[in-house]
Amino acid sequence: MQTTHGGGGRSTIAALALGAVGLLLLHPPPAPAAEPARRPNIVFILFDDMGYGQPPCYRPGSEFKTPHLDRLAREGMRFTDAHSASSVCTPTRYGVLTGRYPWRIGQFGVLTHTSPPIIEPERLTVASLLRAQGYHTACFGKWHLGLRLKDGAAPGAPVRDGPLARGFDVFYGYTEARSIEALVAQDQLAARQPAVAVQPLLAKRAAAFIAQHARGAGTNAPPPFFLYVPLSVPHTPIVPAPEYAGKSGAGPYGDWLFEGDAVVGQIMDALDRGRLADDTLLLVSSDNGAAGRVYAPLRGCKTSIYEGGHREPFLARWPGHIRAGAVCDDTICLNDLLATCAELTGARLPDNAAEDSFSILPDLLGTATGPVRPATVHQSMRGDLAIRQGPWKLIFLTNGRRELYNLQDDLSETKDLAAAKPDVVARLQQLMQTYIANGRSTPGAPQRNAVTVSLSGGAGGKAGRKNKAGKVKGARPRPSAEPE
Ligand SMILES: [Ca+2]
Repeated sequence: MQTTHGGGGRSTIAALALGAVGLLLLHPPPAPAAEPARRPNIVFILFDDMGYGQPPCYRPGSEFKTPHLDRLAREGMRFTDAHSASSVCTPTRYGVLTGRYPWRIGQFGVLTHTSPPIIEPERLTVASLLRAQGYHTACFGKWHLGLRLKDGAAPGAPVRDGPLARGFDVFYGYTEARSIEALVAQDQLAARQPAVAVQPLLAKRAAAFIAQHARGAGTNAPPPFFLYVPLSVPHTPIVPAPEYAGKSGAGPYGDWLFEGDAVVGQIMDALDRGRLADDTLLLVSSDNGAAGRVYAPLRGCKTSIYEGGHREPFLARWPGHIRAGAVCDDTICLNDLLATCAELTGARLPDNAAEDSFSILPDLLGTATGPVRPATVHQSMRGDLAIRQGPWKLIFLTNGRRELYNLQDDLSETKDLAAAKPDVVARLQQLMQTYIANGRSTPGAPQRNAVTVSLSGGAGGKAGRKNKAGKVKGARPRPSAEPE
């Protein structure tokens, strides 16, 4: 078992590249490895704006009720240092599905209902990798990665270049939170639904998808499945269904979060009913910090470069493989899903994919002997970047300033040590520049970023992020009215 950064497939590629047989590595498709793979079902549930300080399993005494997340923490592994790639929706989701930092494509802001797709058509995604490995792939929920849909289109209108063109066999959901009523079924705009009805409907579909696989489990070779469930909870609109209204004791927002937790419960129940729980890796996290809610000791919240913006709850359960009640303090990133899925299924990652994704399987299995990631990059909505290595976090603010924090001593990021520790600043800045120049942070052949990325800053947050033509690409390309 690989116990340091990088999965088996990634490490193999790196070793081959070092052996100067790069011709083989130009654009190989994902291919099954020789070793028989463990092929669990994979379920990834992504909350929308759930903060690190919200589930009681992360903050004892929390005013919110998330009994199913708390149960997952007891039955699986709770990560304390997991990060979304970004502190807002769209860029985080790009990282989740592609394993590549969204700043490499200049994506700092969020998309609107009719924004075009931002995942490149040929790019490997978690879904397309798993589909190539024989998985049945489905997404029920909030896409928010763009697709082709005419503004004002009526039900029945075609939807192109959406989830079905990025590796999913099944999609039922909506493009972004403000359009939650405008459901898309596969590649068509479906009949509108009242906002309050949407999350229950999607949860039911997700459970039915699992049940369908459970019924097929008696066949000779049932396909494993990948189920991606991006919830709209607790993002606005806050629309708890009647059965959850008034049940949390924490107001409508708390009820809405309680409903999201109940969806996790419904998926766990569906796995139990189908006798699939033992064969399923279940992962739950959130795409960014809570909106406008700061939870000590973390500084900041959604949209921020500080920890409250991107440090997320992250729970993992796989009975018989992940030790129940385990706590992992390793630094991981939601980008790591792709390399983890590759290692789980024995797939080899091509060089032009998953450039910033490290398999966390050693953490999950308890075999890691060191950090799975050499360093991790964060980004804020306005375009700040930060690089984290061990206890150190160096922030590159868009105004050109640098801030350095030691998170081991100062998790709340109160003491800027940039002036006191120039050696650490220089080392981390050099590493960040290497990550930019190489187009990747994983081992492998250098790749090209889609935009020019500079750490110079110095012009109100926009100067550092330019597109290929040198034209200023705003720190919030394709923004909507409010952050997601
Ligand atoms: Ca979000």
